[in-house]
Amino acid sequence: MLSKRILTMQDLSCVGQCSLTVALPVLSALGVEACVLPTAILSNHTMFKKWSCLDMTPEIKNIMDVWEENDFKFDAFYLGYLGSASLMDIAKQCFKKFSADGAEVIIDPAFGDNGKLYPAFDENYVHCMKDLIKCADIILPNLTEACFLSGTDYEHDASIEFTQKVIKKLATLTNAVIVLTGVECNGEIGEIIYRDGKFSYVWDEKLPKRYHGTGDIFASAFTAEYVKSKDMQKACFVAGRLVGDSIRATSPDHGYGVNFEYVLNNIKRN
Ligand code: PXL
Repeated sequence: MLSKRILTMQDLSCVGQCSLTVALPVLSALGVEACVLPTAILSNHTMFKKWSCLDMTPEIKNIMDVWEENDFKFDAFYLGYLGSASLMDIAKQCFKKFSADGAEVIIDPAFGDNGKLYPAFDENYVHCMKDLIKCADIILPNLTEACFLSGTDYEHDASIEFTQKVIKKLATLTNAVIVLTGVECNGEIGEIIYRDGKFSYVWDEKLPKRYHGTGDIFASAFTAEYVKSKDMQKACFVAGRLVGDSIRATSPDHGYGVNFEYVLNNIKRN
């Protein structure tokens, strides 16, 4: 049986579970073939007080040349934290050169949370991301990223009406389906999906704490489940459950990420 071949483009943080150290195990455990384009190599994620970062752009050019000669094609592209804005042009070239028939582009903008940009990013990164999401079939922003992309002031404890307004503004920038993640409402947490002008919702139990790296677990699991089933509601449900179960398996919060390994180890395969 052939599994779907996904190319994921994001950084490799050597310490602190996020980006590739999450994407690889989650994609594999959920039954898709994971290929990687590491966009940057960091000593650790940028929520620790210090980090180093090597931009992989020069080597990525070499990698892409060889891939072209080998005629590689991918069934889907999944992008997360890239590291620098110049990598977005490279991503666009990848979509052009390496798409198998019907390949979809799934982008987690992965540049901010809690109303703020991550430390390595600035307005130019947001500006370039606005352009990149035009190439996407599905985007997975949180409310912070949706606000930056749509030019809306972020609101803490935002209402569903405010969140829907932001989504509609964002939809003027891209034809992609918008899956807004980490939405909190009536003691639950979930996603708002905006597709063909209509909203739908996936809710699950909200846990008392938020942990670093959970956005990457969600995006990875969503991507794997979506490319297999093409069922977006199911993909949200499976991804949300993996995040919730990983948080339940983690205590206390130590900044290194959540214990998704425990959950993957016990996952029921379909
Ligand atoms: O989880 C998103 C992420 C990915 N990669 C790096 C990060 C972060 C969030 O802080 O710093 C390097």
